[in-house]
Amino acid sequence: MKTFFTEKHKLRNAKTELYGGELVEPFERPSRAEFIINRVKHENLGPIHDPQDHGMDAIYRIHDRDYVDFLQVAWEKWQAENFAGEAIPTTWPARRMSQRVPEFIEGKLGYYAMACETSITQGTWEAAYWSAQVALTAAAQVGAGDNGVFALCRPPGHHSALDMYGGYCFLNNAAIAAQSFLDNGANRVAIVDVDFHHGNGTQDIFYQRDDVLFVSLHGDPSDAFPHFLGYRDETGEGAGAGFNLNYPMKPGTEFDEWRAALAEALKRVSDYAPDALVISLGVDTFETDPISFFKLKSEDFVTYGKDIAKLQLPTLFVMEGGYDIEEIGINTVNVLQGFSGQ
Ligand code: SP5
Ligand code: ZN
Repeated sequence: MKTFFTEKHKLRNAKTELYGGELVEPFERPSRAEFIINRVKHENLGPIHDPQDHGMDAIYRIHDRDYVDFLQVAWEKWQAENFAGEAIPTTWPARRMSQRVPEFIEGKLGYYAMACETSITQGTWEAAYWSAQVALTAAAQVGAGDNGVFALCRPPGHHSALDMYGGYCFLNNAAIAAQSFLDNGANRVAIVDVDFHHGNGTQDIFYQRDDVLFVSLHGDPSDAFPHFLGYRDETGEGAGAGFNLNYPMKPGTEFDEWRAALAEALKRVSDYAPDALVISLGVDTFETDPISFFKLKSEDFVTYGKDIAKLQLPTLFVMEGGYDIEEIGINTVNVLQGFSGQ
C-alpha cells in the first residue's frame, strides 16, 4: 500500500492547548506523524511519496472563501496586536447573538472556531494546506486504480466544516478528498469515520446531500467532544435524508460492541454501492488513549482493517486523531495491514 506524506506537517507545531483549565503541550503534536511514518517504514507497508500541489480549487469546493482567507492571515493579524501567547478565541456568537463576522481578530477567531483548545500559530495554514494536498494526491492515486492508499495527513480534518476550525482541525481533508472523487467522475462516495470523536465537520458538510454517505462511530456526544453534534437521531436533511448515520457509544465500550456497530455501518455502505470509500482513520479508540474512552486493543485494529477490506471497494485512508503517541504507529499500520492482508 502506498503512503502519501510530507515533512511540512512539522509547520503545525503549536506550543499550547487549553486543557483542564491549563495551557499544556498539545496532544496533537508533530511526533504523532513521526511515529506513524516510522512504523510504515519498519513494517515495509509500501512506498512513501510526497504530495503534488493540486492548488486551492479543491479546497474551495468544501470551504468558504472568507474562512480560508481568515486562516491564511489569522496568525499575522494576531501578532500585529502584540499578544504574548498563541491565537486563542475568547468570545463566541452564542444563542441570540449576531452572526456577523467581526473586523477585529479576536472576534474573527470566535466566529470561526468551534472549540478553543486549538491555538493558531505560525505555519498552521501552510501545514493545513499540505495536509489537504496529501489527501488529494492520495485520492488521485485511488482514482488511478490503487485499491487502498494511505494519506498520512497532519493536521487532521474531520472537525472542520465549511467555515469552522477546532478539535485540532483546519481543513477537512476527508471531505476535500471525497469531493475530488465526485469531481473526477464518481457518482457516489461513502465516508466511514472511525476516529473516537464524532466527525462533526464532515457530517455538516454533506448533511443535505445524497451523493456522499457519512457514517460515524464515536463517543456519545453527551459524554465526549465535540459535545454538540453526533447524536443517533441526526440522519440527514432534504436530499440528504437517510444519508447520515451516527453510532454514539458509551464510556468503556469494548471492541465487540464497537465491531458490531462497524458491521452495521459497513452493511449500509455496501447497500449504497459507492464508487469509492474514504475512511477517516483515527486511532484514539485505543484503550490507553489519554483523551478518549473506548477500549480497543492493538490486535483489534488488524481485525477491523480486514472487516473494511471485505467490502472490496477502492479505499482511501485519511489520518485523523490518536494521542497515545508511542502506540499510534502500531495501531494505525495494523489497520492498513489488516486491510491489505499483509
Ligand atoms: C482529530 C481529533 O481527534 N480531535 C480531537 C479534539 C479533542 N479536543 C478536546 C479534548 C477534550 C478532552 N477532554 C477529555 C477528558 C478526559 N478525561
Ligand atoms: Zn479524535
